Amino acid sequence: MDYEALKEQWSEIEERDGVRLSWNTFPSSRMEASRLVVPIGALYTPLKEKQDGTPLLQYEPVTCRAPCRAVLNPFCQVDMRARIWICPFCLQRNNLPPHYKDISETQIPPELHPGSTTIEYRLSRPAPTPPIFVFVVDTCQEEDSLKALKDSIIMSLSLLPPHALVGLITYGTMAQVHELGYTECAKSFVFRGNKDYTAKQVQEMLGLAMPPGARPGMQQMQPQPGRPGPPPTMGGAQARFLLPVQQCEFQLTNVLEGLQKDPWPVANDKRNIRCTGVALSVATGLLETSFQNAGARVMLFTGGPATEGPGMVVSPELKEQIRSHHDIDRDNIKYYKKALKFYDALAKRTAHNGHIIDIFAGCLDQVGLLEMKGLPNSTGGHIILTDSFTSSMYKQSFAKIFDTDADGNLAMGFNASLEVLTTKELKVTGLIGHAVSLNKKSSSVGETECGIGNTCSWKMCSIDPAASYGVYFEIAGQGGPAAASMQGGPQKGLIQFLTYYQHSAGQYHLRVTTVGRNMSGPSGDPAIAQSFDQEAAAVLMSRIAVFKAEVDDGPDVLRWVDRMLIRLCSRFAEYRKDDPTSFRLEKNFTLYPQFMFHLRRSQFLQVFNNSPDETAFCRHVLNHEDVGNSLIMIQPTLDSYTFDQDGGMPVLLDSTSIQSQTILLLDTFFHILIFHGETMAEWRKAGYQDMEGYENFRELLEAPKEDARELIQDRFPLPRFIVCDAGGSQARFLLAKLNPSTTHTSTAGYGGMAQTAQTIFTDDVSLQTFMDHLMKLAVSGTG
Ligand SMILES: *C1O[C@H](CO)[C@@H](O)[C@H](O)[C@H]1NC(C)=O
Ligand SMILES: *[C@@H]1O[C@H](CO)[C@@H](O)[C@H](O)[C@H]1NC(C)=O
Ligand SMILES: *[C@@H]1O[C@H](CO)[C@@H](O)[C@H](O)[C@H]1NC(C)=O
Ligand SMILES: *[C@@H]1O[C@H](CO)[C@@H](O)[C@H](O)[C@H]1NC(C)=O
Ligand SMILES: [Zn+2]
Repeated sequence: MDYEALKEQWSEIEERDGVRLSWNTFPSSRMEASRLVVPIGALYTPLKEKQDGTPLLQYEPVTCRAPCRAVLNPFCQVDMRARIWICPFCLQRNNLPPHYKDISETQIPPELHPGSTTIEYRLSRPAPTPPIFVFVVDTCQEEDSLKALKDSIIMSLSLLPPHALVGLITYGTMAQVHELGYTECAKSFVFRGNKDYTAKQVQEMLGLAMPPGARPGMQQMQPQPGRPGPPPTMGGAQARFLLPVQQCEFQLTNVLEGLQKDPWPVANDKRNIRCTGVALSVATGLLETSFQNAGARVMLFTGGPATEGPGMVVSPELKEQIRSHHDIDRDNIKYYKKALKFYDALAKRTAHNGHIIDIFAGCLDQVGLLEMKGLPNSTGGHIILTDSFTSSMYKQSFAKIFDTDADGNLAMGFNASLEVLTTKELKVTGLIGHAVSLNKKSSSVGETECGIGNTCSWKMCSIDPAASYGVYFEIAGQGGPAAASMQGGPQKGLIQFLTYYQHSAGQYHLRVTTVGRNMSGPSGDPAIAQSFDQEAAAVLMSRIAVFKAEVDDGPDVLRWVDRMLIRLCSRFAEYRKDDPTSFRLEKNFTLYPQFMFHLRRSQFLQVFNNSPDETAFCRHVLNHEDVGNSLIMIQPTLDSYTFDQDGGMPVLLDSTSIQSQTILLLDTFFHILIFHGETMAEWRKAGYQDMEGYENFRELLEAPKEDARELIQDRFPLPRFIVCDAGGSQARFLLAKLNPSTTHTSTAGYGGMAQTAQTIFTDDVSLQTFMDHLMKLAVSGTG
């Protein structure tokens, strides 16, 4: 099969199973696997929405005996007559359950159908509570921003299912929990902004401490003198602070509308006193006792950095600036480590409780996302980073969170877990994505670790149809020929992904994806190289690089990227030793070096042109997206529009693509930019588009705008939209992404460098220079 046909096949598999693999034939020995350089990995989107829908079965799955628990799937061998199935993962024989008695060659249950490599079960287990939404609102904001924010929250109430529970915490100098169940007048509990409250203190202050022997969620409320107790069927937090939206919408809307800017005076040389840390720890405490592992989202809306109490990231003195990447590099960071420790501990607690923390920032400056990023990272929360809550980018992105599926249910799942099973020749080494380890050991767990490892199971407090996870594998140490093949033909390596989650309609679901791929033949089997999916591989390697960048020095990560690329090329290119001119890559590898070239120049690894908050944001988004979206982030797309062609044409991401008589449309995922070449800009400024006889120019100006609208449609968060002209200051966003082929014509600067992977690429070389050097190193075998 040729490469184009293979790509087609992989894209069909992705559409059906939500899976892309770096290698689609698995090496059969550990040695062979290590020579592949790029690890065996899968980018998996468990809840991917399919055009024709995923079959939804209304019964419990048939599973293998404990501890295996694999789910019956099309790769199982079934003996129809004896009503027995053999589990391909552990090779145990299992009886089919009695209600499968009518099974025959012509009548098989849907989960055994060859096309059912992905299938979903609606389990009988109900969710313990409806979804919970706690809004945590920063009131230290300008009136217009606060107003826009309040409006967006009020709007969101109409998007929630009526039985969803909602609560409100506001903060500024102090944090307040609003007692929405108390309808006589607005009532709230106040927490000091400078105090580090323990979980127990929060619960005691809110009257939520559990008396001994009480069952979670059902504790008794002590009726206070002078006011009636809660309705008898509801306990504690639920009745007072978290109420069904249909019951408290009026009260909550009133409280929100009445919210004032934080009343404490702020001197000219000071920042607002803002206790974001206390507000978040109160939110965590509020949900902790009564709603362990119930689906709950804490939505933080912050208008600036925390300046007080635990989690403060900058002092209230304006003359002290918030930390930059350079400060971090020089270890000149006063509050950083303490704040990081505070938020990371809170993240761990929240993830353990099964709750989600989203962060929405509306601020021109940084808000401390760098310190707080562990919260959404560990809980699967969203991040939206905008200049102001008045921006349409915020409003539209926020509304998108409440998108619904075809049945009108919120397209979000809660308290999910992903378990990975493998046949014995494969082992799972880890996961990179928004999850935490469930520390589950099994025979599928590998010896090495890549990402969050040493487990076969991970927890995702939040999961949505776009959420994608990088899962990495190794070949088992004591390989040898695996168990005899079931259907004859080559041995298949199997992976089963089991995703349990609380569906927003109120029941648990289980999504099962079973992936089977040929194991390679004897050493040197060309089938492995042929099965290389360079796009999936680039994305899986990018996730590893970004994961490393969180702990290692920037230059070390770049060297790692270079070393891996050189080794891959040494292994798979055709060349005569020490003759760079003979270097040739097959079609299925040619794009990969370019992806790596753009990755090393990207904001993911070159952080100094961005703020630490922006870096945290971009990396967070990369860890959530599928192969297609991630590739746009790594290597943006560029289209050119001219008179002599109909619509946009893809052009090289190269400075030579800038022409005076063209319009360019750049998509970096985070930015969508329209750039008018010099002449185009002049004509537009002269107003030709409005003159008779120049309709073609008007259409040409419109075409990229229309395509941009299309791109923005399904994107989350919404990209920043920029329209600029040649020579304008905004054009820098375009120039930063282009291969500098016309600006760096000489190769001066590294001619005398030793040819080792450690020193190869200076920071901003052109793609040509990069490739020349790569070829030299690859053919000399110095990688
Ligand atoms: C992919 O690359 C490998 C190694 O260069 C080569 O053997 C194989 O034929 C290529 N396959 C396709 C489909 O291009
Ligand atoms: C939530 O997830 C945890 C861990 O995956 C699981 O043990 C628990 O049963 C789930 N909660 C509910 C209410 O099902
Ligand atoms: C996300 O969490 C994982 C596991 O706790 C951690 O290893 C990783 O560095 C975190 N990533 C970020 C960007 O904080
Ligand atoms: C797997 O092996 C079988 C039998 O040799 C072959 O027919 C099939 O094309 C292989 N599949 C892939 C994707 O290479
Ligand atoms: Zn089994």
